[in-house]
Amino acid sequence: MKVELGTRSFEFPSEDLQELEASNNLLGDVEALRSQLERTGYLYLKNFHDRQEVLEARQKVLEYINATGQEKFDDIEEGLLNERCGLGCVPFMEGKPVITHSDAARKVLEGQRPFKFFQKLFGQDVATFDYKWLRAMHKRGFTGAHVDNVYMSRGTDKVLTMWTPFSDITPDIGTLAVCEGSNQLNSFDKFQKTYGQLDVEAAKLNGTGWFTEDPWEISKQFGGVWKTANYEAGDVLIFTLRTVHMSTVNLTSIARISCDTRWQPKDAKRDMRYFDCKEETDSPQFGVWAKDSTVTTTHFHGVTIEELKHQWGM
Ligand SMILES: O=C(O)CCC(=O)C(=O)O
Repeated sequence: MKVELGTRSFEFPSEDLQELEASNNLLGDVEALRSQLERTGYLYLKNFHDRQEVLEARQKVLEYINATGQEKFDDIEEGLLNERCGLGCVPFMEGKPVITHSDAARKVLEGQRPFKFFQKLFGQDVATFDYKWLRAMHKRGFTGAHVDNVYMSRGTDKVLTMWTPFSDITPDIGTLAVCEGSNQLNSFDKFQKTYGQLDVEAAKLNGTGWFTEDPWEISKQFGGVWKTANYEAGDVLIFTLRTVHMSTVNLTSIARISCDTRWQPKDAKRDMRYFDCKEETDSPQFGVWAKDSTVTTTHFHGVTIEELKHQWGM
């Protein structure tokens, strides 16, 4: 299958873009799960959620998108957006409790399964961020390479992200890819001590917070191997705050629906930008830029990632 990872085209699977290794065989051994997470930076778990519940949540999201005006779908069951649908066509759903906290979404995203799993993994009670990064990615949309630490470093460094696709998603529709080992390899030391420590809001970063849209700028400079998967509804990818990740480009007209939820030990310090969402509102209350709704990244007279890379000697 021909896929695009950011600005590069690859065959999947191939040496440049390999398949994620599932860790279901380790589920009975928490120490083995922890060391796999520590070594590779991720845990890929097949059939983690109930497939039917995931598909019901997807249905709810499709209906929500459709209800936000204009004819958006050629085929709503298939999630097929019409050809004219590009950036701005699908509503921004990150941190919008009206849809992220709908019963169908919550059943999956805050159900017993993730709570029990993370309790076992952390070995203590856990909390999940109220703010949820629910998105529908349109044709040609993708996410650039970054670590989550640049957006959420004000609480504990133990936060883990769980990426949940809301349907079967092949890499030509837009899947999450990780750079394996980027969280711990010595060759990433400089990257992690510079970009990895950045707080994009405090730095007034002018831009997305992504390090690059080119996966090779990471792997050729610092090492690691890019991996992704043919995900099925129910699967999840869990990764650390320091794991470099990005998404493949959506080459189709199918809306790629997925959600990132974040998990941490309950008593550990919290990044309060992402807790205490107001249930009754449909406007984003929290998130990196939510304190002043008039501020967009382009209004900052701040620094760009290119300027920072120059300062870091990259
Ligand atoms: O789903 C995506 O495209 C990217 C998710 C992600 O990288 C994130 O929220 O940190």
